Amino acid sequence: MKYLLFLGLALLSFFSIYAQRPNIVLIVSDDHSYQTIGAYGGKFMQTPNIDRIAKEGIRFDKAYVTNSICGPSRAVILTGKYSHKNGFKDNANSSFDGSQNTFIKELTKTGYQTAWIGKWHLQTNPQGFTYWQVLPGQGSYYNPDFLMMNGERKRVDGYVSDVVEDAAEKWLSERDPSQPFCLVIGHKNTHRTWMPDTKDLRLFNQSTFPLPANFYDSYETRAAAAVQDMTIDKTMRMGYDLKMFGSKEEEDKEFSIKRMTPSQRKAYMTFYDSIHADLQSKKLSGKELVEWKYQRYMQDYLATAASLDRNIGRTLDFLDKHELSKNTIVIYVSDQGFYMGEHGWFDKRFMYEESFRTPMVMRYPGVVKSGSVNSNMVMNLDIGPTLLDAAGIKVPNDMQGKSFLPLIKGSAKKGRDAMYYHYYENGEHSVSPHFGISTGRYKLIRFYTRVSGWELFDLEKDPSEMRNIYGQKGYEKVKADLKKKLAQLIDQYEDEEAKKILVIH
Ligand code: SGN
Ligand code: CA
Repeated sequence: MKYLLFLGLALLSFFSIYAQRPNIVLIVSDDHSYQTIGAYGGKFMQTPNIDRIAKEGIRFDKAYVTNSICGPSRAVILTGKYSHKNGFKDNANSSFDGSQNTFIKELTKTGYQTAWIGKWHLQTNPQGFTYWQVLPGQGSYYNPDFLMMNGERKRVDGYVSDVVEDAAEKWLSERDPSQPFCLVIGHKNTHRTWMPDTKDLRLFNQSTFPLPANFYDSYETRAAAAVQDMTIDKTMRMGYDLKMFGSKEEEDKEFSIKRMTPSQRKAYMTFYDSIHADLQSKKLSGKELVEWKYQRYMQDYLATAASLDRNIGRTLDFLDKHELSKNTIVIYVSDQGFYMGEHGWFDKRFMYEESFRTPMVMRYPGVVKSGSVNSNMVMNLDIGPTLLDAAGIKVPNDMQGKSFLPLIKGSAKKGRDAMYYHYYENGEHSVSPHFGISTGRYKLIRFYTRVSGWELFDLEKDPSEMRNIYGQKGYEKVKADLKKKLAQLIDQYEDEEAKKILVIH
């Protein structure tokens, strides 16, 4: 009898823990910069919904990525492993091995209903989810196609962030409410070519934005920065990126425009044609033209961010309306940061702050105090382990990330003292592959292909990373300590390729 009572109590507590398992909504955007988010002090625009997550939860001020580019970042989030371990090193030559373990598979195994809806960009079809519906490749801003679980390719009319959110809400409505869920919403916004929703075209049309102080960077002391191909001046295209088409034929060649409905295209091109006419009358050149391009870039980028933020608001409202907010963790994170004209750039890839760092906010009622700010060094590598930790599931030993819940709860005082980074792609935008380490105070980078050499930055004295002080007098000890720590991390994470390069130099 006693024994039965004990068993009954054990089962009861087992089920009550299970019943309390939190739901998870992980929202992953594309190329969204912390500089343009209100919660991060951005003055360019308002982002009330992302700010709401921060206000009701926590803002991470030192959230970073291990490899600043789309596919690799998502693979790192899924696996909790660096690119050299999960195999998806770059967008150009990798395809995700879906048979490997992911935090999603661990959740699915224990009864979570799991879904990925929206941008995915991992070449192979998702595995281990109870549902998925993803954009093929980069996806389209207008009337996007979706790859469906049954092998179908389905076009859905509308603007991409709206239709991704619609699909996410549909899945939430139709799920089995007796089981916890983990939903990943993958947004395409704010990716190149920054095509706003027709209703957002004029949001920032009249705004003028200040140029970043280092917009006219001459890249002295930084060889890799000097040979990149990602400037607003030279790389950003008038037609393709800024919608200033030379002719109807040129406009017709744009696949993204061709797929619009006649009414979408009319509203869209009426707007850009009038800007084009104005531009032609101005006959700009040199700095005036570059600065004009910067303004148009900002205006379009921010307009795509407005739709992103609005749809994040829809997710939060949905959770409220269905009384799910209290028991649902919401994380908003970008796949990496982005240059808003700093160093004269758009795009990402470099280990410099604007692309290395990413916005990340999280709401976790009952665990995270409203309005918290965290300044531990956390990485996208840690998201999977954190979510498993929250769900009460043991983090598999081979996941390299660490749960940041103890840091938030205050049960662990000390996080990492340095972060390891490794970028591989050697193609579009001509960014030299590199790896490196940041301690928050100092950053040491090793470029090893295309350009070879070391860079060292004192982030306190030079937060914009304009002066490479590698080899300078007075920094001998800093350099030696950083190299030692770098070698340790390369060892710890078992990055054999970097290890070889380190030995040679
Ligand atoms: C595309 C873009 C690049 C961008 C990469 C990676 N060119 O190739 O500008 O750096 O994606 O972006 S485009 O002409 O296709 O717009 S990522 O977000 O997928 O990593
Ligand atoms: Ca991206």
